[in-house]
Parts: sequence; C-alpha cells; structure tokens
Amino acid sequence: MNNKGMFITVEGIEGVGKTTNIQFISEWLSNNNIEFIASREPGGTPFAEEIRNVLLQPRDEKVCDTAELLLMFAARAQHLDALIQPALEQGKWVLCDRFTDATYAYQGGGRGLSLDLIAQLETIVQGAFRPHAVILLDVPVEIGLGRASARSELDRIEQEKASFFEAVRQQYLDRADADPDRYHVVDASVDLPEVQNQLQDVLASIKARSS
Ligand code: T5A
Repeated sequence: MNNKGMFITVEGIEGVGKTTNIQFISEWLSNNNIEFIASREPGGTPFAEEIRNVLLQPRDEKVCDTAELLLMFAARAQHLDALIQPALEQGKWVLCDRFTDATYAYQGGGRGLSLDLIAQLETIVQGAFRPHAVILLDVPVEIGLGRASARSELDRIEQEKASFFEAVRQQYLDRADADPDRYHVVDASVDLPEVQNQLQDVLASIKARSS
C-alpha cells in the first residue's frame, strides 16, 4: 500500500474524550492548512457503518469473541480500501477515531484473544501498513466509564465490567510503552484546556516529523 499523507489515530477507553478532542485536532489541522479527512472505526463507509451497527447494538444472543474480531477486521478492510488509502494517496492526512490498536486492546486485552492471531489478521488486512502516529488518550477506568454513562445509553461493548476496561487500558499502555516514537500518551483525566495543551505539543511534533 502506498501513501503520502499522514495517518493519525486517536485511541483510548470509553469516555476518554476522543470525539471531543478529535474536533480540537480537526481545527488544529485546518488552522495549519493541512488537508485532511476525519473518520472512525468500526465504520467510516456506508458498508462498514452497517457492520458497526451489527457490532454495537445490544442483543440477547451472546456474540462469540471470534465473530466480533472478524467483523472488526471486515469493517477495517472496507474502510482502508474505500476511504483511507485513496485519501492518503491524494496526499491528505487521515484522522481516525480508533483503528487496529483498539482491536489489540479490546479483543486482545479485554476478550483475551491471542495477540498473535490479531497480528496475523492485521497482516492479512493491512500488509505492512500502520498508523504514522497514535494519540492515546489515557484516563483511569472509573473516570472514563463515568463520563460515558453520563453522556448516553451504553452500547453492547460499553456494558462490559470495569475489569474488562482495566485490561483494555493496560493493553493500550503496553503497546505505547513498546513503541514510544509512534505512540503519544496524553493524560486525558485533567480539564479539557489542559488536555488540549498537551495535544498541541503532540500535533506539532507529528507535523515536524511529516516534513
Ligand atoms: N472497538 C472498536 C473494538 O472493540 N475493537 C475495535 O477494533 C474497534 C475499532 C466503538 C466501540 O467499539 C469498540 C470500542 C468501543 O467500545 P466508539 O464510539 O468509538 O465505539 O467508542 P466510545 O469510546 O464508546 O466513544 P465515546 O463517544 O463513548 O467516547 P469518547 O469519544 O472517547 O468520549 P467523548 O468525547 O464523547 O466524551 C465523553 C464525555 O466526557 C466529556 C465530554 O464532554 C462527554 O460528555 N469529557 C470531559 N469531561 C471533563 N474533562 C475532560 N477532559 C473531558 N473530555 C471529555
């Protein structure tokens, strides 16, 4: 897969502030005259959004972990082919609310599926393609879940127990520790202006690396 633009993903547990801060990042990119698109996973194209609905809708039937994993990658394959790669090839930056790190964190850390299996699927779907930069918004689980439940009804995955999200958070932090050049960990437990101060520094460093 060829690309010219930068692919930046924003990650973190539920309610960490991804949606809120993606708006801030979008404004920063516009103010810096960077052409970009913003998208999200699971989803990002009409077909992938249909898969998102299937994945997140609360239901009585227990969804098996492998089915959940494969659907995440099915949506991702479509998203990459139809939206992400064409945009990058046109030189645009792509800002994405979650990507494959979420699969490692939720299906690997949370569900306990094999990280090797996830890595194999990652290679099948993405080849060697990886985000140029991952912004990990980090908060303690009780803060994230408190914000998410105050905001809206919980979807199928948000209904998991706190211990599930502890494992998700730990997997994210382990991945960030293992690759500090590509991962930017932001303390998202503080007030929004303080979070955005940190983000400005991160974005400046990503921009400096892109040129
Ligand atoms: N998933 C996804 C997988 O399991 N595997 C995968 O491979 C992928 C791609 C997707 C779900 O799918 C799972 C993970 C998810 O469970 P989603 O919509 O991306 O769902 O994820 P959510 O985490 O559910 O997104 P949310 O919209 O719930 O949370 P956000 O976007 O992180 O939080 P946001 O911005 O809506 O903020 C929540 C509330 O907190 C406030 C905001 O105003 C808002 O009310 N807030 C703050 N308050 C105080 N101080 C701050 N610093 C604040 N920042 C935000």
